[in-house]
Amino acid sequence: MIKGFIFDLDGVITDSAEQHYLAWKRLSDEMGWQFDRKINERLRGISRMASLKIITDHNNIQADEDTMQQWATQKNDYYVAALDDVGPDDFLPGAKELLTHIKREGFKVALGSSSKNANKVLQQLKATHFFDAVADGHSVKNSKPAPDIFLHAAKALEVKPNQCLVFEDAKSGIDAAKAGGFYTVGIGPNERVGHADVRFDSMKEATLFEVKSHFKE
Ligand code: B16
Ligand code: MG
Repeated sequence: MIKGFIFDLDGVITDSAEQHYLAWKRLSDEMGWQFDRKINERLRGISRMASLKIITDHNNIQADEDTMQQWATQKNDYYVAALDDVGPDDFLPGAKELLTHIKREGFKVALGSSSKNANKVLQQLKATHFFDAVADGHSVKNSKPAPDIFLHAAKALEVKPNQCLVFEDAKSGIDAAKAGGFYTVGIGPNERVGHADVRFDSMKEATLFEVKSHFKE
């Protein structure tokens, strides 16, 4: 019986992937690194430091911990500044409707995001009231594909993983949810999230009616 819904943030509730991309691109351009949308696709759902490591490895760059930290902070400053332009109209189509319906039906709702800026994004969207619990990049040590973030969210909701649906747009996110024993809803193309229990092309198709038809209540 499904009692809880856990949502990834970037790529499910809102499309902050573009702001992440532009911030990494700006840092890369300043540093003279090669970075494009193809590499950016590999950063989906991946933590900030792990993302930076993918970019520096791609450019054959080795740096000490302090320098890596400095670059990550620089990228984050660009990203956070861009978040000021995010507002209540920036839900991905269908996301706000689904949140409204599940709240109305009494399901428990949590966020399960790798981002350390998740609360700021929720505030900008004016979406904090939808969530009974927020698990973000500050909540656990091991990020996706480790299941920790979703286990943390389920615990906060006081529901078992097999009573929860996890909505994710990233391969690493579906892997994480599966490793934790959750039911999974993939948002995006087959090659990315085809291994989820159920997949929708976008949040627009993921209505409560459709979702319910796939899982026993
Ligand atoms: P931050 P999600 C993830 O959010 C993004 O998809 C990923 O691109 C980003 O690197 C990560 O958050 C960390 O974000 O730098 O803000 O801590 O998809 O897990 O909601
Ligand atoms: Mg995501």
